[in-house]
Amino acid sequence: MANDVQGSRRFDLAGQRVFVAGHRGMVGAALVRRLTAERCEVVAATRKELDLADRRAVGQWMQEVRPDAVFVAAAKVGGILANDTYPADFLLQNLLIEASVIEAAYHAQVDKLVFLGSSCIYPKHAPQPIAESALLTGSLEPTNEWYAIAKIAGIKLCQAYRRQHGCDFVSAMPTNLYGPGDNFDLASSHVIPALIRKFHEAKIGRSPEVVIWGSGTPRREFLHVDDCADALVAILREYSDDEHINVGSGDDLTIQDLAELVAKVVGYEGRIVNDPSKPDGTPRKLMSGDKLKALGWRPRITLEDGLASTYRWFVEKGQMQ
Ligand code: GFB
Repeated sequence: MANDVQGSRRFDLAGQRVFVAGHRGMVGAALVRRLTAERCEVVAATRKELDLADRRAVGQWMQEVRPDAVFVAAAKVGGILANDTYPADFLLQNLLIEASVIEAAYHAQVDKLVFLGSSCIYPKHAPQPIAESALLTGSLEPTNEWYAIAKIAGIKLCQAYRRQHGCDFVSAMPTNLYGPGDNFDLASSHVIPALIRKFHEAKIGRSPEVVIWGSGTPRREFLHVDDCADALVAILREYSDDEHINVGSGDDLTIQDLAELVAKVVGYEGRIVNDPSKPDGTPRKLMSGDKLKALGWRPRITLEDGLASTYRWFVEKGQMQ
């Protein structure tokens, strides 16, 4: 494969060996599901087989397996409280994982790598919708600056390998994701799985109220993880540029409106009460989807449909977590 990294180089997936780092996570699992529709071979390693934070082990594994393409979907992730409570873990684990995988991909001459970050890389008060060019133009949101700094370092590492070594390594920044395989633990989860669990348990226990964190006024953009995986495959194929690319749905809503929608989907009719002792985080983070749209990609799953299917998944499989 030619090594023309700038501009519109296409990566043909047919017959390629694709390594999904983090295949047991929500995004990695969605990528594996999505890639079954392609004529490619998917390779993965469990945590027991390979510690992705171990630079030497990852280097050795990559030399043996020799993938043609890599998705870096492995990360230590969590909701607002987990990020705020474990800053050292979020910074160090993410730095180690991304550095190990990206460096190993370079040494194993991987043709294409897609590194995944998050919309929290942008300044807390970035103009909305947030264009990719807003990166590093202002201060970060303090509850997740540790995770954000690690993800910004990953973007820079991909850019550095492009510049110094001509590698076709790109970065994709998904908005807040949800879907099957999410973490439903109330202390460490993101808002959607937390609300699904809270409203479901309140419905079953006939509780008169459900408490949601913060003021309810922050706005968030959500994307179903299957839409995200579809966009990431489009990016693997079509996108080859220094600058990272946003992956969002294009719509946002307040946490209060989200809570009312989840209550409706779950069938809970009690009161919703706010807990102002918990952090709100960034006031708004709606990303511009112009670059992704230019690739011809559009989301397919509406928030209400996505919440309904995720709730079904939770009732059938997720409650045991
Ligand atoms: O999803 P979430 O934890 O992450 O919270 P962030 C989003 C909003 O929902 C915040 C509110 O304003 C929360 O206060 N919220 C209301 C709740 N009730 C709850 C609840 O029961 N649980 C949770 N978790 N939130 C994360 C970052 O920020 O987003 C990460 O910390 C990452 O680094 C991720 O970028 C995508 O959107 O605030």
